[in-house]
Amino acid sequence: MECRVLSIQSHVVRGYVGNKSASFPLQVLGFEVDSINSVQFSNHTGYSHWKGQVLTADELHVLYEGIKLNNVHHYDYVLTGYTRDTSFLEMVVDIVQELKRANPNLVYVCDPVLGDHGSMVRKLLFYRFLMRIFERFMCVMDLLHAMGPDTVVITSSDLPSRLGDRFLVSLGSQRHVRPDGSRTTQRVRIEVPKVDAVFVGTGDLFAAMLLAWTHHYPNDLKTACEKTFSVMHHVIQRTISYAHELAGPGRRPSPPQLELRMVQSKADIEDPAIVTEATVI
Ligand code: PLP
Ligand code: PXL
Repeated sequence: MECRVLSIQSHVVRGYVGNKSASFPLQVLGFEVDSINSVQFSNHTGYSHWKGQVLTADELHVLYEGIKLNNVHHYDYVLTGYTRDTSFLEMVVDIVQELKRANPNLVYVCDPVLGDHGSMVRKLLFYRFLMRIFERFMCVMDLLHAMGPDTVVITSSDLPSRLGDRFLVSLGSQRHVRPDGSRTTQRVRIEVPKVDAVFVGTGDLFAAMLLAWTHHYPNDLKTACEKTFSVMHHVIQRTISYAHELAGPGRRPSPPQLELRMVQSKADIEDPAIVTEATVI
């Protein structure tokens, strides 16, 4: 059955962040992707220069109205990423709510972009604060479930890895309702090798892959996480090898040299060899 995603994210002319990072891998995996470009920039903001245009909340509304007038506003997923502007985000909320009324099974995949240094800093401090109080990520995931989402993934925690300090620990939690109405929660833990470089667009790719693999394995967060993290591993390894090749020995690759090797990773996206096993906890 056809599965349609509305992806509201950045577009960049050069490189892979936002919709450029999410669309191709989702399409390769068979999803129909309708994209609204929340900005159109020359390149991501980690370069020395960037230029471009920003979509306003009103302009977002106009695009959505067009879709609605044609009665094609039927989506299985909405995916959003980095958003600078509160009024834009409020419009996204209105649209998600309306789409959810049209399809009660719609899933909203939200990347909260906690890595941002600007507008999201308060949110980051909020989560750090919570983690200090509860001292256990399980409680934080329960708290996030209580706010609404059935699936929560913390892509990088500061928990010590059993495999040593070259690994970081990621955690996932998924709530299910049993046929008798009672609830159960599956939790997984996954150890991810650290890579010494700053990638951009990896969070966007991660959210897209989590959408895809939780769609294919709706009751199996372990497999969905293994596939997602394995795609990330292959794309990142291909990217870092190529970046070092371009930069030359002993030199740190630049932002353009570190653009994700997305097209080259097509086969790994379609059928990732599992490189990291998740543990059910
Ligand atoms: N900082 C800025 C300015 C961003 O635009 C983003 C985008 O998501 C991030 C940090 C976080 O990046 P990521 O989600 O790839 O870790
Ligand atoms: O998610 C990364 C991202 C998205 N959109 C724009 C960005 C970045 C990261 O720098 O610059 C415009």
